[in-house]
Amino acid sequence: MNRLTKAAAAAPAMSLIALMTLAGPASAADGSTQAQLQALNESGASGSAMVTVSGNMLTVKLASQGLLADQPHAAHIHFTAEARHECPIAKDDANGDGNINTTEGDPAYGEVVVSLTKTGDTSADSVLAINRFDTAPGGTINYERGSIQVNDDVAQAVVDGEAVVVVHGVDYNDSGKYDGKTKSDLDPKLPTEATDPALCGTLNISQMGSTPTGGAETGSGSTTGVENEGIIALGGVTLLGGLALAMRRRFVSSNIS
Ligand SMILES: [Cu+2]
Repeated sequence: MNRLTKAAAAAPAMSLIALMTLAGPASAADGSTQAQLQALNESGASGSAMVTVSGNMLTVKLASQGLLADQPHAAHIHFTAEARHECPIAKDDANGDGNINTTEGDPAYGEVVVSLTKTGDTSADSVLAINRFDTAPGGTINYERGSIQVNDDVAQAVVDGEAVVVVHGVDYNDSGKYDGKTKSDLDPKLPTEATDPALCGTLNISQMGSTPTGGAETGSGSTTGVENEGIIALGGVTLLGGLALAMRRRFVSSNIS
């Protein structure tokens, strides 16, 4: 009798431990990050991005404006452990031509780990899958895609604020298309305009991540707009740098709401 009682009491405890062990690795890479996208190569563009991580799945939202209209804009998440986890600066212009091409940005943002295509493959294999990237009608991108599968390292890098969002495609000569003599460092069949980075932002730890979004997921125009403004505003705070400042803002905004 006594033995049976002991066994019955022990069973739930055992399964709880088993569950916690199973859940451990997945929850280690859960979180939400966002980036204020800054113009590179004087593209005149701006924007914001938000990446939510759930285990090995990413959901990416990207909004931008001021890009060369109606031309494909390759967009990626970049990460390499050895990179600086930031956007390139003037001294990254290795060949001194005044522009940062994609390769020159590698020491800052690392290599392509996710291709933000609209359909199909999202791996680095699709780095220049021009037909599957957003073409920025009117210069604007409103991109959202879920269930983007990544490996453990990439999921962790995003959660840790070490991944960088880059949108490519710059119209240096204002011709309204990708042209010019200089060839792309990624593909000599393309002009460098087609692949040079136009927007860049490091994905920082999100202030909105754990906040229930409520109606924001219903897809209505008004709530989407409000959410984007929130991302932009919070991205600005992140840009100012202080995690402490960001945390303070989170405290204030959660009090308001
Ligand atoms: Cu890229």
